[in-house]
Amino acid sequence: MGFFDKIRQGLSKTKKEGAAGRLRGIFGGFSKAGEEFFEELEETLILADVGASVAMKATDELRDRARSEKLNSAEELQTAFEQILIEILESGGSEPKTGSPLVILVIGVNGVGKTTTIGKLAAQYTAEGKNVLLCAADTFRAAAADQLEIWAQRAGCKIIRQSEGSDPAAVVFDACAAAKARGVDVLICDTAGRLQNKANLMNELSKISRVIERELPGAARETYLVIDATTGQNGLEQAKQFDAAAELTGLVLTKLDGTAKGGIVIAIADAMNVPVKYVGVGEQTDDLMAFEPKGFVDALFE
Ligand SMILES: Nc1nc2c(ncn2[C@@H]2O[C@H](COP(=O)(O)OP(=O)(O)OP(=O)(O)O)[C@@H](O)[C@H]2O)c(=O)[nH]1
Ligand SMILES: [Mg+2]
Repeated sequence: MGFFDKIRQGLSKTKKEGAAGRLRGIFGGFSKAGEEFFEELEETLILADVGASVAMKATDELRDRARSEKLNSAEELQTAFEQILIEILESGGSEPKTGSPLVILVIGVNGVGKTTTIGKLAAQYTAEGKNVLLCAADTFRAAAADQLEIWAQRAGCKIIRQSEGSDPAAVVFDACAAAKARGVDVLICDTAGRLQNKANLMNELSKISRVIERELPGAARETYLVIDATTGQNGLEQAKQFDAAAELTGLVLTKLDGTAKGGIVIAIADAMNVPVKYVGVGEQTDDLMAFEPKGFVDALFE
């Protein structure tokens, strides 16, 4: 199955309700670039989880371009509109981090797919020939480290873990020491799921982040927030709170295979100024894809 086929499948799950179907419907049934058309477009974007403010911004932009560039046909308008969405998705930028090792801290609320994403990433990096180390800083349940260990075995990499209930920052400290000693290329830290409004748990993330900064000062740092694409607009609130606790450098949108909406990707990219790095499209090892704005927008319209 091709690159964005799985997303396309999800987005067009139900012909009438899916974001893709609705968008296609609007441009397909186009008669003229009047107020009715723009209103319908804005409404469709909101239903697709894009959020009211981005929906309005994107529609206003299309209205402006239609006027100034004299766009009249459905085709011209659709091309311009796709371009507008791509620009929003690219607004987070994506500069590659320099330094060594690469340290990826993975955070997010409960059950969004953090551990699974780490397993998939570990497999990708080991396949590239990188020396990967996983850190089980979710010490909340013993099963969490066991789950990560299974992914480590699958990927063929090592894992650092401690007993259940250990201080997560202490496990990260150990992992940083091991990374230094073993010349690791990529260290990926799993963390326990937490609600963004629990201050003590959010402080714990800040502490973990400081440990990495102190122990591996030359590292290329990435902090990925994992968001379940099926949660809709609450994802935006999560992004804001987690960013305050541990400066985000990237987003991973999981379960895009299970949503007929997917517009939350656009809402978060617009609001957060943080790039979407990966999308999860299933539970298997190879169900993680580097995010491509153009591919995503194509999937919305195809
Ligand atoms: N369909 C689908 N399922 C996914 C995806 N990513 C993760 N899952 C599933 O979501 C469930 C939770 O995944 P985990 O990786 O355990 O999530 P987590 O964020 O580590 O959970 P906690 O550690 O409990 O906070 C599992 O059943 C995964 O198989 C995805 O992209 N698509
Ligand atoms: Mg987990």
